Amino acid sequence: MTGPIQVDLFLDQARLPEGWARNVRIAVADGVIAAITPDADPAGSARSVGAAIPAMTNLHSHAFQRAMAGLAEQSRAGVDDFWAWRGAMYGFLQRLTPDDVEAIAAMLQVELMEQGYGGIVEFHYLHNDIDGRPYADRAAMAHAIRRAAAVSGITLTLAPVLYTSSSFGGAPPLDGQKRFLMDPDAFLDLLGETNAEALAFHSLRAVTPRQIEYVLERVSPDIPVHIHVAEQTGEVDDCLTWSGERPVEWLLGRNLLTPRWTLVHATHMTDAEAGRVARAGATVALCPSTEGNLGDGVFNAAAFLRAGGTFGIGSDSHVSTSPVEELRWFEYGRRLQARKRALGAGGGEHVGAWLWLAAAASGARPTGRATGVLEVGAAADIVVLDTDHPALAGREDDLTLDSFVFSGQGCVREVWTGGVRRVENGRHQARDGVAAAYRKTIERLKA
Ligand code: NGQ
Ligand code: ZN
Repeated sequence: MTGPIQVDLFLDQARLPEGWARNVRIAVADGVIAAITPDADPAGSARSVGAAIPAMTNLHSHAFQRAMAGLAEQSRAGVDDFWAWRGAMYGFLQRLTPDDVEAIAAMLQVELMEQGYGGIVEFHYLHNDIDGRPYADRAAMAHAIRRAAAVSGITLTLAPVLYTSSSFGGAPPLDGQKRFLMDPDAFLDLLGETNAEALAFHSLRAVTPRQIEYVLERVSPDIPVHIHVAEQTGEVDDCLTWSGERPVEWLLGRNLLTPRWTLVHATHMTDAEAGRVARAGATVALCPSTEGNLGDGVFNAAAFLRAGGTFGIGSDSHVSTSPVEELRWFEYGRRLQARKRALGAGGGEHVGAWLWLAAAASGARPTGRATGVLEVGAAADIVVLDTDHPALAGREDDLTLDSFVFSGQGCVREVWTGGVRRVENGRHQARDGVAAAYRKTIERLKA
């Protein structure tokens, strides 16, 4: 049963699952699409001018890292790599308080929404106080993230992270990791206290097989599970040394991977691994701008897509806050490798439209919420593109999406989450207050 109609949207054009429709009336009740009527009458509705598409889910975020984007870009030829960046990131986070994290996360979410994201999975591992001890309220940092989402209106999937060790097989944690550590029982309590929509194991480096088993035996069998895996070749090598298997192979070998799992990055997969992950129904969270920034490698898309694999996109370290930038990097990485053009799914589809719609639909699945597609029963999380924008002028239907994805910038006019308009004329309604608080935090961190 849905409640009374909360709002009736009227859209000149909307991308429904079956294709584009005109003069579309969307009735929203309790934040959910209750009815969709093409060729309707606008009378009495909230009219949006432009082309409506499903909002994008940002499938992988460490919000605090937004405030260090750009601070680790001085060349140190031959010396700088992923692990050096990680050291800088550990240094940066040591001073952050829950108020800082709230301010940074709110600013990030506002920026993300202005570019077409409507939801976010926060892979949250910054649990402890500056000295490494738990906060009096163990969930203090998680609450800070939730407060930010209440301000921005982004749909938050909180995925608290279990983190106990520095490398495979339970190696003792490094000093720089002390703010992440929590034992499995405390972690299970945290999941309950924060009403977490998902959970995460940081990586096979950071938890033991026994801990994975222990946690999974004690949570609901439906809760989505996220894990970083096979992002760097160093991680693959260490896993081989530890277990004789590659990280994705190890997960597959324990029969862990099911549709509830999201593998973050999964950069270094053999063709066989990619095929098996696809067939297991796990989702891959690609974070192409971060993977490029950190020099991770290029995802094995050919084998994964050939086997029917599904992916979403995330902005991870937030060097980029734009969903189209993630989609472009993904497609262009493939083109550069293949020396071919317009790859997509290879079935004659419009590649920009395919990228957006596939990532929006599949990227929403690991949140456990119905969204990412404009259909009855899905959350009313909607982006309205500015069809007056020069990049979209004269474009129709899927060509609008192709032009947005490959050549648009600043094309997002409105963003609605749960049937509430949060972005209007390209600007988030909470931007001013959020930006002022963010600047204060940045100044304090610089001092
Ligand atoms: C993270 N980020 O947890 O923020 C990681 C770095 C690690 C990325 N992998 C730390 N992009 O993997 O140990
Ligand atoms: Zn990550």
